[in-house]
Amino acid sequence: MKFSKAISRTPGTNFADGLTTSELGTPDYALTLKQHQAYLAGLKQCGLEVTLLEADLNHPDSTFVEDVAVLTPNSAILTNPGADSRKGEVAAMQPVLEKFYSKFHRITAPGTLDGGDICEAGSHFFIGISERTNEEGGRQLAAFLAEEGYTSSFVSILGVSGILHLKSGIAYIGENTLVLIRSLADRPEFKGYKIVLVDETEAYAANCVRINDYVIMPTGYPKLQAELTRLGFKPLPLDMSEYQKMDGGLSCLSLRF
Ligand code: CIR
Repeated sequence: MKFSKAISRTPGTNFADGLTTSELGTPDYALTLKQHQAYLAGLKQCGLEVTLLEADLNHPDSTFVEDVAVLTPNSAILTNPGADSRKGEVAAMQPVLEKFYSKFHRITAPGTLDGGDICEAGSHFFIGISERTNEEGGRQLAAFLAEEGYTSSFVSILGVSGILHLKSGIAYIGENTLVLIRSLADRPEFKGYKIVLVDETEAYAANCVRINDYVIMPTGYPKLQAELTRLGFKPLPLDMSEYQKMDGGLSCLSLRF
């Protein structure tokens, strides 16, 4: 939960050509950019030094940088994204990560894995098995994490409606606390954690991120914001409306390390 740096990528003018299942309409590019700038300001407020990458017009979803790597303090694990249109995003991220990491692992076919499916909870990682991350990809990641001294377990979200990735429905915010949507709340995997249950009307807000003293979360979810405050966390709301239209959450707009 202690981070000093982040990597983010400016959304391209063809952002609206990316993958989406949501029926919230087409994102407005000017507003998308404005929200991205506010997001970067939020990361800086949390104390992060941000490396901002140029838009990559070959990959309309490439602003969702979280999906192409899983980072631990000692190593960077490059993923093999589950969507064909996103596989090329990894090569563009590798040289950026080489400035910060010397040890690399790589998820390879037939394994697929999106960073959005990976939830770090202290020394344990939950690995979501989804339409994007398959068991082979999960097993490869689990082996790399074990080498780095971390435990991990699988959480299947196949058949859970309304979430693209595991982290669309769960966040670990420190203090042994998980933020969870209702449909994941009863899973035995999460026994032993303190649970902050997200109201069904606020499910999108489950994708929040603890960064140093703050929990960044999307704007417009007053119940979760009030509950986090009541529990002693410091929520920092950021407007994500245009990213939500492309199935994106706030965690996916950066890699933090
Ligand atoms: C996609 O479908 O891949 C993008 N439109 C959204 C990815 C969101 N990433 C994330 O939640 N980690």
